[in-house]
Amino acid sequence: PFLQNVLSNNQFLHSTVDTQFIDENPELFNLKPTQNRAQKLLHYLGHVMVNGPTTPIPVKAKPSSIDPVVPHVGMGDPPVGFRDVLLRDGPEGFAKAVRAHQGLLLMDTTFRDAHQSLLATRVRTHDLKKISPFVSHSFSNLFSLENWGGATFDVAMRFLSECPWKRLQELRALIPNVPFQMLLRGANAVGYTNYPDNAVFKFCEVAKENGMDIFRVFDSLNYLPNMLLGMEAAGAAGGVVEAAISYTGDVSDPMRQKYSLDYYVNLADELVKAGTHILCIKDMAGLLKPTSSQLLIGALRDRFPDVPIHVHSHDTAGAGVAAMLACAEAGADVVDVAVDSMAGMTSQPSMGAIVACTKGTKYDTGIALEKVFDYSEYWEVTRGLYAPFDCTATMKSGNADVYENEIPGGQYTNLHFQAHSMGLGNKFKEVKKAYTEANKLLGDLIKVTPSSKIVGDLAQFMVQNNLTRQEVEERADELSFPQSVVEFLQGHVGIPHGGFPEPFRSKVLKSLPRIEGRPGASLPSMDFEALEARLREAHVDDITPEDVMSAAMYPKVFQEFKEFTANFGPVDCLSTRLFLDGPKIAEEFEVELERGKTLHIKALALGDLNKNGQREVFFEMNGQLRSVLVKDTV
Ligand code: 3PY
Ligand code: ZN
Repeated sequence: PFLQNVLSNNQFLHSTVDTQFIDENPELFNLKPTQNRAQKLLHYLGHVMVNGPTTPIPVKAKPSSIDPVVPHVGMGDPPVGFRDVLLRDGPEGFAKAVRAHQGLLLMDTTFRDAHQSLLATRVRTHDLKKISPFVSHSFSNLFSLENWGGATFDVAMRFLSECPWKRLQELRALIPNVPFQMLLRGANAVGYTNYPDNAVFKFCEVAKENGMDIFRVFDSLNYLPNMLLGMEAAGAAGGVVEAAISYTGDVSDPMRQKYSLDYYVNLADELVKAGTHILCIKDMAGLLKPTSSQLLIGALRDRFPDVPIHVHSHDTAGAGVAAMLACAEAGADVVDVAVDSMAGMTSQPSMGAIVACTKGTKYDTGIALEKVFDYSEYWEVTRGLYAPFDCTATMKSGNADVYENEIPGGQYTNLHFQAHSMGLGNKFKEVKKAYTEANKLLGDLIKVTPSSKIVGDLAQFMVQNNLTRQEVEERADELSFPQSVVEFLQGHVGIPHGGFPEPFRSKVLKSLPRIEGRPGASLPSMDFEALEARLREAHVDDITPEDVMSAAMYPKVFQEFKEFTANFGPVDCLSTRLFLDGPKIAEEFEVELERGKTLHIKALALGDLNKNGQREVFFEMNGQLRSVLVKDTV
């Protein structure tokens, strides 16, 4: 019967049959299961053609059908960049060179925070790789390229079915001259809760080995013991340590004293004392106004004349460019930008605007505007591929109300989107108001992952249960609060500046246990050897040290990712439109599995539903007819 299948049946191959012939000759589909990557990818494509994308699609929009064009890249090796300085002189020498540099330096966030803020972190390695040689050749004078960490680690595996480590390795190979920067959530590494100390250390070690250079370390409560742990881990790995103070409130407002200028300067003192190579102000919500920038950066500049200062912000209110220019004037060495077409709103301020506004001044970035235009065009078209995730489907502008609600960029987008998808688009103002109230209930926190999620969970709880702040306070001992809120009050995240809110905390916790001090200090170490042994047993593929770290951070997500690729192969090789939408019938395309190994595929036909609820999907692959049988679940 094998000789009679669709690959060999002459009548079928010569197209002299109709679909009834297919129905009447089930042996046509007695295909020997093949385990190779190509067949698995056909299985994936067939699956998408029959059932739609495997990843959840929040917005109805389809990926654009326009293919991005990569701008011209010069021949030969890319110019020397700051990474060459880092490799030659080490982290201290690198920091000195940054401080001595004339002009304003930029970190490009396009590969990480920009798409985390605008496109739900969905940008795939495929599209990052395509533009990487251009970045390496055109922007060799960047301070760094932020391309890893934050939410990208989780999302790569969970929603894109690709390995975050492979992304790092591939980008490193393509961009040897620009330092790579990642966002490390201190003791939470790239997760949402505290990990055992040895997991954070090991994570940094493996990241450094895979090509990471600069570790921006923050803690969501600015809790010093957590920050120090992350800094030690990054430093021990040989990385550049960039300790980041998360910024909230308004240092220029005398009425807001909880997070005063003194608070920030004192914290900076501790971080500099602890040996940070670079000091960062991380304005995750975009609250720095030009006046507060002058005050804060000016004070830090005076106090630490030799320490490079790096400023991160978001453009939610629309004042990002003005604020970053003020930071430069006040003595910042580096500011964060995203390329124009991926900038603005809840993302970073625009690269092109900052490059243009500083041109010819003492803050000149040395970056060619024409290159920024080319880069922006690539991203404008590429962004169209991610239309199913683009916040602009519902969000039309930023909003200066962020100065009141202090919602971080990425979360602002998420909350806006959630409100709209629940049919509460006209209630977003209420959600933001509840967020402000929830923050006050919790004692006015620094709000950034994961403390921002805790405030968001409490806000959602208040909206759902129609509770005011006063009602929550009064009924705190009888309400059943979200788990994240209870755990925060127990001390699982760390200790907030000014302590926990009382009597609220005691009313909620009653006799529940409380963690004293740094949460990670009381967690047992992770046994990596045992974990590796378990993974080897569970998966047929070889298990790398990188896999062990993925499983250490996200055990369930990693397992599902491995199961997915065992079934569907290396889907990261597919273009983004194919990955999200599958091919059209008669479409011909190429898939590069690895260098020199390219599949030429044509989607031929979608069969009728058979009695088992399956459909046959037919392809031509490298000139041969192939088919896959897919369960129709729609
Ligand atoms: C993250 O933790 O992912 C952030 O971007 C925080 O600002
Ligand atoms: Zn950010």
